[in-house]
Amino acid sequence: MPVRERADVWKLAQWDQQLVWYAKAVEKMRSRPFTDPTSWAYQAAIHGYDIAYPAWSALPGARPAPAEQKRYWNQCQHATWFFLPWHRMYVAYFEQIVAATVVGLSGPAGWSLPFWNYSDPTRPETRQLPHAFTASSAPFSNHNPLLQHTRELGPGQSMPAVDVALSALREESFEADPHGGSSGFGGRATGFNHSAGRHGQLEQLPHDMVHVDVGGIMGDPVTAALDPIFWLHHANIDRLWQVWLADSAQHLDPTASKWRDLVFDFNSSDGKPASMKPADVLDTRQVLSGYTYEGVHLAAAVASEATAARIRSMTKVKVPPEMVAATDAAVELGSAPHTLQLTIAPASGSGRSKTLAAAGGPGPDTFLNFENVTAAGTPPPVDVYLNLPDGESAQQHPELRAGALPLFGAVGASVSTEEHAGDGLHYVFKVSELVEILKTQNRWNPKQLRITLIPRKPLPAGTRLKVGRISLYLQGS
Ligand SMILES: [Cu+2]
Repeated sequence: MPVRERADVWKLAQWDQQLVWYAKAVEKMRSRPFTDPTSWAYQAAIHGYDIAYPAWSALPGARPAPAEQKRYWNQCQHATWFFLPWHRMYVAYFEQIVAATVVGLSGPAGWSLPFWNYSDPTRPETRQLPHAFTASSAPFSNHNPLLQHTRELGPGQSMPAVDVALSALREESFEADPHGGSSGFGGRATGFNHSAGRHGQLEQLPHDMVHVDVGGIMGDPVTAALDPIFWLHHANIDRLWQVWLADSAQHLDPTASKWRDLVFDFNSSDGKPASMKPADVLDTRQVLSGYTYEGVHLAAAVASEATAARIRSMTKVKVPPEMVAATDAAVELGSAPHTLQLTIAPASGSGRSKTLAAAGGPGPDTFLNFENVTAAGTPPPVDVYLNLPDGESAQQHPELRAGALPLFGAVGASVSTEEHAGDGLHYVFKVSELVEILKTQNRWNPKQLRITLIPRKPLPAGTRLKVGRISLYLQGS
C-alpha cells in the first residue's frame, strides 16, 4: 500500500469524506473515557493539561493515576529544537488513532490528516478557518464536532497576512545561535523542554501567531489540542519543515546525538505504550505507516548522508554576535502603545562586519531580542515598530513593523515549575532588511533606536505583561 498523502484542506470540498470521517472520529473519541489513551481528552492532555482551566475542569470522568499523568501528559516541546520532531511524533500517533477510529466506525482504511496551509498569498481565503470547522451542523448531524465555540476567529474572518508570513523558511540553520543571534529555523539546543525559553523562528511565526489568532482554547498550549483545528495547524507546521528541507541543499537537520536520540513516550492506536526519537522521524515515509504532503517534493526533502556531510564540511562557521544595546530596566506594558529609546554603542568586535569596511557593502546582520517576557492573565499579541516618527501612527507605517510578540504560552512560562524558573519567553527578530530600508530612507540613527510596542487589544483586567530586557545584537560575516 502506498503511504498516505496528507491533503491541503482548502483544496478539499467543504465536507469532503476526509473531513466527514474526521468529524465522526472526533465525536467517537470524545465519547471515550478520560483514562483511555485513545480518547480525545487524553490525546489533548499529552500536549497540556491543567485542572485549573475551565476547558479541563468541565470534562467529566476520573483521570488516570498521577504517575501516568506525569509520564504522558504535559509533554509538548516548545522553545526547543525538539519542537518540530516532538510534534511530528505527536501528530503521527494521533493520525493513527483517528484512522483506527474511522475503521472502527466502518469507514475506509488509510484516513489521513489534512493540513491547513494559510500562507498562500494567491488564495487569501485560506487565512480563514476552513468551512467544515465553522459550520453549525455536519452532513450526518445537526451538531458539528469540528466547531469550537470559544474561538476568536469567527466564520469568514481572516488572520492578518503578516501573521502567516514564511520568513522562517529563509533561516539558513536549523539550530539557534547560542545567544543573541538567529533563533534558527527549528530552535535552540536544549534537553526536554516543555515551555519556557527562546522560540525558534518557525515556532514564533507563523506557528504561535496562528494559535493566538484562532484564539479561545487554541490560544493557550494547555488547552490548544482540545480544538480539532489544532491538528491541521500542526500538520501544516510539520509540512513547512519538509518545505524548508526541500528548499535548499544547505537546509539540514541536526546530527547531534543529543537531538537525534532523546526518547519521547506516547501511546499507539491500541492504547499501548510506545516511544520514538527524532532519528526515527526524519523521513516521513517511515513514521508509523508513513505519509507525505501534497505538493512537497519528497526526494529533495530527504538529503543523502553523503550530500549532507559534504555540505556541512563546507558551511562557514559564523562569528558570534555582539551586543550593542540593551535596556537597563524591565518594561511593564499597559494597553497604550509604549515607546522607548535604545542607545547603541559602536560595535567593537565581532559585530563589525569586514564587509562593512568596504563602502556600500552589506551591513552586519541585526537581531532585536526580547528577553524574559512574562505574563499573567490573557495578554494580546504586541506589534513592534522601529523608528516610528513622533506623532505618526503605526497604520501609516506598515514598512516599519519588525514583527509581533505572539505571547503563546507566555503565562505558563512565567510560573516557576519543577522544570524551569518561570523566567518567561524570549523572541528574536532578524531586522537586517528593515535596518537597510531605514538607512536608504535616511531614517536610521547608528547611535539610537526607537522601539514602539503596541498591544493589539486593550489588556483585559488582571492581565500583566512585562519585557525583562530588550537587546540589540550585530553579527558580522
Ligand atoms: Cu502548536
